Amino acid sequence: MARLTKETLLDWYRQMVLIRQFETRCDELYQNKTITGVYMHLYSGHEATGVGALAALGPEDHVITAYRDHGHALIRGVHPNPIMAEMMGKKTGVSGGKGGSMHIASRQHNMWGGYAIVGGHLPLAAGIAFASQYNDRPEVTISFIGDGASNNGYFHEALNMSGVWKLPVVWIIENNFVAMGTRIEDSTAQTELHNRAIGYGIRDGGRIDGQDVFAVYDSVSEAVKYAREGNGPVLIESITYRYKGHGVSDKTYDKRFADELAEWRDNKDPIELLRRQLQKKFKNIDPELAKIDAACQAAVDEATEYAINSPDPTYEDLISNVYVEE
Ligand SMILES: Cc1ncc(C[n+]2csc(CCOP(=O)(O)OP(=O)(O)O)c2C)c(N)n1
Repeated sequence: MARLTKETLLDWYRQMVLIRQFETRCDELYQNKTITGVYMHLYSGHEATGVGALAALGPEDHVITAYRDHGHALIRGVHPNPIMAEMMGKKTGVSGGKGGSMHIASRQHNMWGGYAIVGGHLPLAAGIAFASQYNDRPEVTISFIGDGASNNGYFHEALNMSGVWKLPVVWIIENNFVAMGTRIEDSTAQTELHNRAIGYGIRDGGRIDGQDVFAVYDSVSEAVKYAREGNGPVLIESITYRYKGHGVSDKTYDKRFADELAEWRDNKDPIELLRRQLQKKFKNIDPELAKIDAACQAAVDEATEYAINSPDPTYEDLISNVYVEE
């Protein structure tokens, strides 16, 4: 914390608050049917892992993730307006309204999505990292992975090849202990997921406190440096917790996990932890934090208006980029 400027610290706070407020609004919009569809997976609770990890990258680096993707896109600097428009399936959305919540991508930000098939993006991450290596570009790819996804065959294939080819990729497992409704101990014999690095001959970046943005930043920065210097991949396990059910259709999560949820919310909330650290470090920081909170709320209001007032895709839009004519 001592090495970081006040400006950086406040920007990390802003990013975390923006994600929380954006997703709280998405949840409301889903409940009143402004956002539709069967799926929407919120990132709330994980903010420090995303913000700390992506602060270790530059704009030339690459990010890929699964369907809990709105937070990563916001951190990468994708504007909230086209993200919200995508949530509502509008023409102005990042994917022209054809992807929805699980497909938030932006080529301009090297934010490669947003994938619905569990683990399916891991070979893509290896491919992106391979392209950087093959073209002699000093870029690093961060791939976020769910704990459940680490039991999928794609995980094995991608981590193995990344080890064989010493690809510049940092694999970050966001371990929130649950895959849909299945607890990790019911699906996984080796519950210390970072230990799997040994099996692939890659660097074990350890298990980190994913609620502490500084711990995440330090570990991921070290891993990014190692990968960028051509030493190969690193596997990190970040311990975190999701505040909502697997997706919006999981209505009983709050009740099933009530005690554990309360414990994390009350004692380990990543935004509260950062707020307290900022209050300790800087005198009278509260008005500045309140200003940031209000600015994030205004950005979310603007994104909501923008998306609601955006047109739906036309029929021509919907059938474009589906088939390529020779
Ligand atoms: C190949 C495949 N199998 C099953 C599913 C259904 N499914 C969606 S999410 C999920 C659980 C994934 O959990 P985890 O990787 O821990 O990620 P989290 O949701 O906790 O972020 C499952 C089984 C799917 N989308 N793709």
